Amino acid sequence: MSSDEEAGLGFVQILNHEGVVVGEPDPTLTNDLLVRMMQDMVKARVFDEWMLKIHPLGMASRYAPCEGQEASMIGSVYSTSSNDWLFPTYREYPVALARGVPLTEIMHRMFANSKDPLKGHEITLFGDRRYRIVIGAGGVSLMAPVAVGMAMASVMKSERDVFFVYLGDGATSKGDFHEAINWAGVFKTPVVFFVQNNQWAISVPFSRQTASQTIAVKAKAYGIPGVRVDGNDVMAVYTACRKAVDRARNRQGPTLVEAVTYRMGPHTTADDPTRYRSEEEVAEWRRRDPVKRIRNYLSRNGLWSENLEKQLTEDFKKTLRQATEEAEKTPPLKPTSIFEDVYSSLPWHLAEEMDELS
Ligand SMILES: Cc1ncc(C[n+]2csc(CCOP(=O)(O)OP(=O)(O)O)c2C)c(N)n1
Ligand SMILES: [Mg+2]
Repeated sequence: MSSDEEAGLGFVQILNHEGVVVGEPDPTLTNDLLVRMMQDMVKARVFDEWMLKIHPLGMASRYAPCEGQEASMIGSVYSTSSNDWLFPTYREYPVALARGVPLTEIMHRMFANSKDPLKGHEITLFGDRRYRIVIGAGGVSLMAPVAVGMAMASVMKSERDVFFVYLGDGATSKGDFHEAINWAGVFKTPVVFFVQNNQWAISVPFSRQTASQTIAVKAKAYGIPGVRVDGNDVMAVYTACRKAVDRARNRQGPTLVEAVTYRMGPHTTADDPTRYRSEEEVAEWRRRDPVKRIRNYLSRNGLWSENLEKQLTEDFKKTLRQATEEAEKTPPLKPTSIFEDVYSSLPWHLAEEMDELS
């Protein structure tokens, strides 16, 4: 590692834009694993297109697209083991899919119907204890201190789980991020802070987010390693996260990983990015497409083909359509469910409101 890389000022790449290996991939990165990651990246993109298509039809509530961030999302989740706890934001549906959450469960959630286990609460987020995915709170970075607390509890219980927190560039400006990372550094808690720097926090560009040169460099102030990787390079993301996860599991403490990437689509289905960023900027990042890069590498090595991708896409679209139809025909939540699962016993003024609504 160069001194810049060590200081969190580098830009670690393993697969360059032409799909040529220029760095040292983690030894566990086999061809088989790469192909599985590619499959999940393609699925992420198809899922994204599907959600953006059905949303205007009134079929699903608000959706936060992931196009452009597939390598960051899939590379990171593959670095964890199924026992590790994930703390995704509203954007990481591909992470849940890669963890094995069935599409039907995700669609019930998107439709907020009567089979949505979270009963319409925090609608853009997903969580389920069975998959060790902790549902977030609407406020960005709020889950970082929660993850540190859970990590401390798990150390006290002599468990070996790792707590993997997803954050955006914007979330690093919140106090919770700094409190969490400071505490994690002091107590060497098994946490990975994974920041996808997708250049924008809604309409706020990275240049207005911080005066720091990078996000990874902030790690130095907390006495922990910080590494900045090409977030559109699935090999680099996996390799850096794998190292961070191993460090955490071996009780060597937390790591801050910054994945430099780009949100190709709108912030959410309620946003119009043409109002704050240029077409040239978007076109520039389109050239760095993370899916195209790994596709090139795999195809050149005889591990992937156009036909394979076409078949995968068609099959996955079929599953998507079935899951959507199932969610659509499931009855809606009853209106009074809004009063459930917030208080253990309903305060009198809410009880009155519920009676009135009933
Ligand atoms: C504490 C807090 N402030 C403001 C918001 C409104 N908000 C929702 S998403 C978002 C942008 C977050 O940007 P970033 O952390 O970069 O994540 P990205 O959406 O780019 O993935 C903001 C400001 C919020 N949810 N929470
Ligand atoms: Mg962002």
